[in-house]
Amino acid sequence: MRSKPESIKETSAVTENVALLRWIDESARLTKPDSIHWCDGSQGEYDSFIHQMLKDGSLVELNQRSRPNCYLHRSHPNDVARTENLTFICTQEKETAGPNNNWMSPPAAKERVGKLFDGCMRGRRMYVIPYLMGSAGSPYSKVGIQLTDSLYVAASMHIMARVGNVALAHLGTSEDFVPGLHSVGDLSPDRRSILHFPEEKLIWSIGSGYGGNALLGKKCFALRIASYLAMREGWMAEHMLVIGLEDPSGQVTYLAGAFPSASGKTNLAMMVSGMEREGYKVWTVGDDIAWLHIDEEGQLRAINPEAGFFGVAPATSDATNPVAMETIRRNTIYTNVALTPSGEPWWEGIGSDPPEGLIDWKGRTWSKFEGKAAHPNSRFTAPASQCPSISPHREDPRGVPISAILWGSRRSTVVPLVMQAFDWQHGVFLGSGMGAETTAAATGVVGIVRRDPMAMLPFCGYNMADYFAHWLKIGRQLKKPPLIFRVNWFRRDPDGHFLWPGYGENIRVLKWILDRVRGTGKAKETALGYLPAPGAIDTEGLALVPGAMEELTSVDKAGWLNGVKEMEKFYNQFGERLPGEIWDEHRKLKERLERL
Ligand code: OXD
Ligand code: MN
Repeated sequence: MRSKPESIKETSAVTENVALLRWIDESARLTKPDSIHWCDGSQGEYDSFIHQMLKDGSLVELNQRSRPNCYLHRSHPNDVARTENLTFICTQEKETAGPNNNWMSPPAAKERVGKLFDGCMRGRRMYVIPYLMGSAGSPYSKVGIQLTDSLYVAASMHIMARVGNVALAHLGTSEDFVPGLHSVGDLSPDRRSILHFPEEKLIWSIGSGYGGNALLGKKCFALRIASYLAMREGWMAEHMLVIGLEDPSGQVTYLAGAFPSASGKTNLAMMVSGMEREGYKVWTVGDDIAWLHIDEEGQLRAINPEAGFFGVAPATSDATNPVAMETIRRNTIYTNVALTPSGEPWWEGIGSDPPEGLIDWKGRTWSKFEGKAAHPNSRFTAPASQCPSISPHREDPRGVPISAILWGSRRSTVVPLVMQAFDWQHGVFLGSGMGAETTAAATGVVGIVRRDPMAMLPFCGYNMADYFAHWLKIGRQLKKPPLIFRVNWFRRDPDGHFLWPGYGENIRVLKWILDRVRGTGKAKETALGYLPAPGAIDTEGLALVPGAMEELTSVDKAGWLNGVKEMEKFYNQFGERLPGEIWDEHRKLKERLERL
């Protein structure tokens, strides 16, 4: 066996994995930290990180009586969301990354960004974070190693992934890990880059401490790198929640749902069912990412690779998501929320008026003339284990069997409350053409409609034409493919009021989906797919405006024909590479609409 590299010898390295030690050595030589700390993932270590951050001012202690172990972090004001324009897929061929990604060649990227990493950790400590995505002992779990100079990132990784020896034990002497080098650099967007090298399973991120840019296990590994690996290896890495829907007989049916960032995945994943008394209950498996595999029987199964929730705070309240409110009552790091004089976190839509003396997310006394007190993309980071609705099967090594897949996004017009695809191919087409209104989770204009296929536009680590082909191929391998549905809780009337109450009442839509899975739900066949037959969704007790259900379950011919044009523009970017099946479905939809 070869010996450990020189610079690692003085650190308390806890592994003999030579490939890992070499890479850390190389990274340390490049970034030149003053010292190296190996994370063991223990509670004592987490507590010491918190203690250090309280001392250096990067955390503020919240009211420890009402919020034990809860802290507030205020980020640099220009580092508050994912920066898609600074995110790159670096593959040998530009075509492998596709028109859906920013691209740099690996040598050019390393040359350009290597200069930024050179010496960037001088005067700082490097934290080595071995982490496991997925539960210990699952054949689907994968190991990442993140190097970072940010304590906030190291502490957040403790919550979001399984950190320390559990990951090193899973890895053993294997070279099968995803290395991720991260530095906050000088936090300037001019020197910020989030680079992915899927062909060598490598991540480089510099210049941001923000979750999606800096907690490398999440978007960088579990979606961008993993989606590429999944395409090569025959599985799927998706931007999906996973829930178990329990019926009155106690049987649980699992659904996976892809919704763009900040479009209600956490609320749906933790939904307190409006039909709980009738025996319908939602169990949370995951709220953001699913890794899906085909088992020996040809059944699609999902694991949640994450260990925590990195949720959007604004609009989370006892009315919209009481389970999240309970989950974030302890052991939670809040980022960029406002602070009340009694040391409580506060945000717009929390369900109480802003108190006198509120401090805004930048740390200044807030006045109502100065805009929002909490940043619209302010977040909470909390362990999944303390979520009251957490599924007892969340850590099952084989994952849970998926019976239905949902596509959902914010669309104030055009898209019905729910519709079912005719079959897998049609469902893949509906996902591939999904339009979504943009949100504050990424920098840029909020509320414009863009194509966000399968909610993966910012996260697909390769050419989306190949990604659609991969989805089609997976369908052909499944014995009984999950049914696919498009849902939209966000339809509004011309005055801007929501037509559907949403939140816990979405259970009524999920119940129709469950009925369809079981072959009992009533539907009408339309140009778009199967829409609920009149009365098939129970609306008793809801204060809907007259005509709302008709509006929510009808086909907007002009709106969809416009959508068809938008899809065509989007698909054209992929040229010959776009699978013929997608064009076939596109043509068939257009013809069905024109016949109306
Ligand atoms: C997230 C996102 O943070 O999608 O989950 O941006
Ligand atoms: Mn997300």
